Amino acid sequence: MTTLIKNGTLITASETFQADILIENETISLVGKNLTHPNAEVIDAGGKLIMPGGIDPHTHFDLPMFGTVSSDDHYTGHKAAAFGGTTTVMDFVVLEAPSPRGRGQGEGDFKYSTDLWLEKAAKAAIDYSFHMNLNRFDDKLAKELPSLMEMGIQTLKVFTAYNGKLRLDDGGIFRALRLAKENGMLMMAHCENGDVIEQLIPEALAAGHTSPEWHALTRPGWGAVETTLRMAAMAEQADSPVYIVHMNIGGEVDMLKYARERGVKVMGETCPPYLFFSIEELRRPDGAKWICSPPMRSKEDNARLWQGLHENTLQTVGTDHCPFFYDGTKPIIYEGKEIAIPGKELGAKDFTKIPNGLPGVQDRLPVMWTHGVRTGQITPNQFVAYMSTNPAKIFGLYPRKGALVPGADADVVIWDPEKRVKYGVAHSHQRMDYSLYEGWELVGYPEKVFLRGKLIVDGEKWLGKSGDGKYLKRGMGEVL
Ligand code: DUC
Ligand code: ZN
Ligand code: ZN
Repeated sequence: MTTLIKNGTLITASETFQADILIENETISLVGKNLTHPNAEVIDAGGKLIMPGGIDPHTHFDLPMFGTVSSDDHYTGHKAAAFGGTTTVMDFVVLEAPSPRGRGQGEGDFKYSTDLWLEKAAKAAIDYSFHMNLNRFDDKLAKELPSLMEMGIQTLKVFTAYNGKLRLDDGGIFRALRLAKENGMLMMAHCENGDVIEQLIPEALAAGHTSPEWHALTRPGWGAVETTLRMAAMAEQADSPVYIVHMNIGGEVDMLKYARERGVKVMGETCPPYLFFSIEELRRPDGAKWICSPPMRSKEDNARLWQGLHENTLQTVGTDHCPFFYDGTKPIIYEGKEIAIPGKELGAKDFTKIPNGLPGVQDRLPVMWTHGVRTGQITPNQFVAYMSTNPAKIFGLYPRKGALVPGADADVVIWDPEKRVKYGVAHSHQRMDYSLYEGWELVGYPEKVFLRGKLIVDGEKWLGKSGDGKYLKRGMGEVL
C-alpha cells in the first residue's frame, strides 16, 4: 500500500515546514517537496497539519480494581485513542502474587505477569508496550530483572503510597533504582505519602466525612511535593533516572525544576485533568466522576502545571486513562451491544469505595490543542514533543515512533486545525457513560489517522480492527 500525503504542514517537536510524505507499506519512505509516485493514493492535506501519531505513555486498560474493572479494554481503549490521534499506548502490567495458578516450572513472576497482560492485549487495535508495576521487590525479583529487558519492558513503576498493597519502602526503591541503572532501565514513580494518607482516611470516616471531596482532603498535596523531591534525591544518590508520573500540583513542578537545575536525572509527566480541574469538581453532586489518585488540587496548581509545560520543566503529557462508569447499573450501547460495568456508584456512601481513575485516552490531544496551543500556553512543536516525540525518546521507541522521518513507522495524523467539535460522551469512543469535557467547544481535531501506513480513522469512520496493534519491545530510552 502506497500513500502520498501532499501539501500539508508538518509539525515536529522542533520544526514546522511544508512538505509531502510518501508512505510505502508500513513506513515513511520520503519526506520532501513536490513528491510524486506512479501508484500512490494521493491525499491532499492542504490547510491541514501533519503530526506523528500520539504516544500515550500511561494507560490502564482492563485493570481489575475496587472489585470491578476499568471499562475500556485493549480494543475499546485503543479505538478511542485512535479517534483522538493516538497510535501507541503504554499500559502497566500488574505484578501477580507469587505462586499463582498454573505457573510453568521455572517461569519467573515477571514473565508470568507479562504473558497474562499479552493475552489480554491480543485484541489490540493500535501499537502498544508495557511498563511493569514493581509492587513488591525481593532477591528473586532482583535476579529476574534482566528478563524484563529481554521482554522489551525497560520501565518499573514504584509507589510511595498504598501501604500494604503496592508501596515499596525507601530501601526497596533505592535498591531497585540501583539495579535499574545496572540493567539500563528507567524507574517511574507514583508520588504520595502513604503513611499520612493511612492516618487521615480512618479519621475522616470516623468523623462521618464520606463525600468525594474527602478523597482529596485525605491525600494532601504536600505528600506529593515531598515525595517528588524524595524520589529526585534518590535518583541523584543512585545515579539512576526517575520519571514522576501524573504530576498534579504546582509544588511538584517546583521540585522537579529545583532538581533538574542541579543536573538530577528526573523527568515529569502530567495529565490533562490536573491542568483543568480542581477540588471544586469533587464538591459537585457528581463529584465522583473526578475521583482519581493523586486527586485534583487547586486552580493555582492548574496554572503552575501549565507554566511547567510552557517552560519545558515537564517532559510529557499522558492520560492515566483508567475509566469507570459513573453509574454502572445503567447499560450503555457500545458497538451495538449493551454494556454495564460496576463503577463509581460502588462508593455512593463512602469515598474510599469509589473506583479511582478517569477516562481520557481519546481526549488528550484535542483538549490540549484547544486549551494549550490555541491559547498560546504551548507551541505546536511543544505539543508534538509532549504528546509523541518525548515519550518515544524517554521510553526507547525513537525514531521508529514519534518522528516524521524516512524509516519511521508511518503513524501519521492529519490534523484539521479549524475543525469545531462540541465534545462529550456522545462524540467519544471511550467505553464510558460520561466525559470530563462534556459540552466543551473544541477547535482542532484529527481528520485522518494512519497506523503503520494503514488508514484506521477517517473522520467519523472506524477502519481499524482488533488484532491490528503490535506489541512493541522497547530498548533503552533517553533522559530528557
Ligand atoms: N491512579 C488512579 O486513579 N487509577 C489507577 C492508577 C492510579 O495511579
Ligand atoms: Zn499512579
Ligand atoms: Zn496510573
